[in-house]
Amino acid sequence: MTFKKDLPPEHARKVQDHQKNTAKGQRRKQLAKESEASKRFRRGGRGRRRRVRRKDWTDEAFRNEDELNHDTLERVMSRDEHDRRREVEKAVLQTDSHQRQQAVSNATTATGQQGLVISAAGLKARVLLDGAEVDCTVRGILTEIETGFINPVAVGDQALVTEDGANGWVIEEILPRQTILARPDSFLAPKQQVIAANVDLLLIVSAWWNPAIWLELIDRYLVVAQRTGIEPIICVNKVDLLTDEEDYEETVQPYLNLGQRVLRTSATEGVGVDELREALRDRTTAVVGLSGTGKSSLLSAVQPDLKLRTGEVSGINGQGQHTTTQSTLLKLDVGGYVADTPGIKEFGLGGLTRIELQDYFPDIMAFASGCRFSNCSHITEPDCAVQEAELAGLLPESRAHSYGLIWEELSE
Ligand SMILES: Nc1nc2c(ncn2[C@@H]2O[C@H](COP(=O)(O)OP(=O)(O)OP(=O)(O)O)[C@@H](O)[C@H]2O)c(=O)[nH]1
Ligand SMILES: [Mg+2]
Ligand SMILES: [Zn+2]
Repeated sequence: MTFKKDLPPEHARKVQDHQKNTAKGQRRKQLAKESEASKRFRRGGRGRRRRVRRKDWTDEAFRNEDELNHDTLERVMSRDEHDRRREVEKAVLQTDSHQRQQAVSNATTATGQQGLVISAAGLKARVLLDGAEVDCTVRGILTEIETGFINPVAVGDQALVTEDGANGWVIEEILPRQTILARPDSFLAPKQQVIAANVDLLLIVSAWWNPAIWLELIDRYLVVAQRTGIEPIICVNKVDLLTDEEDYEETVQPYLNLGQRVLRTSATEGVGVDELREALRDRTTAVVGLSGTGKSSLLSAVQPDLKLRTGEVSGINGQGQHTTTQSTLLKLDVGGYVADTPGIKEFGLGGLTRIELQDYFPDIMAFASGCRFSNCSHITEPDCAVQEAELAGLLPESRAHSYGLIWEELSE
């Protein structure tokens, strides 16, 4: 579209901006129409601060999308039971790293060779021992009482193993973990299931499109990373599907402002793959993100012989199909390990309270001192500097949106 030459420059710029926004809006509308399901994945937009309860996370569509994820946090229970469970969660998740270090150095009750667990399912595990892989059974005594978790062994665990005298191997003990990525168990919540142990990098993979980038999930993972002490890197994949460069810049800017590293990749076009490989070098990385975002494809691009299975994103709802169903720790040629996890959308928020939540949103905290009430939740209070900052465009809407949604689902 062209402009009349006689329009004042300021006016012309406004018209241009408007057209650009309209075009952007139309494109979004069109894409959203193509996929009903994509509504759930859209970036936080105007008209946010909807009161969305946990049910929104666990409706039928989502359940299909993460088959292990059940609506456990909505359970009705007595206040005492609720409090007790919260204490258990806290104790499990918030052991400080010094205590863990101490525990590691004290942990020599069993004898055996030390190996790294590279896959685990129930009471069976595969352990890397002096460069060789051995299949182990887990001694029955490694129950949740010892480990604090319902699965006794997880990928990334350091295990003490012995020979069972019949050509087999037995895991006698799991050494205390440096970091824990866990989520409430599907059936036994709030008891936790360990997804991976001793991970020091969280690669948060989001597709730019198909499925559309979902900032709330990224924000949740950033909270998880801070709580667990695991360094996060955001990886925006499928940038080959990117049509609006400005849209991308606007989307990632809030994260860059937080000092957060953001990688821009296309597994299919090989974009950003070298940088990703370097980021993974000598680290133990858990790759997280929704199903279908390209986690396995990216790892295969980093190292083709990893031979991971990848799956089609279904055209009907734009969601992946959980091609990767079990965590496996894979050794990288450049050094380090990666755990390609199944698409898990929630973990690591157990025991978090509303008041603590803002500690994990430094961009929100930056304004909080200006609020009228010192215990302001920044949700409904008057004279809230955070809400004002958001209205003034100083705080990204999507970040405030994520904060509001998580706040809503925390009980106190
Ligand atoms: N256009 C495009 N498609 C991609 C890209 N990366 C992956 N895909 C496609 O997206 C689909 C899903 O990829 P996967 O690697 O299986 O996704 P995943 O995240 O491992 O999915 P789960 O294992 O289900 O959690 C496959 O059809 C890939 O070919 C990319 O950068 N661009
Ligand atoms: Mg996969
Ligand atoms: Zn406030």
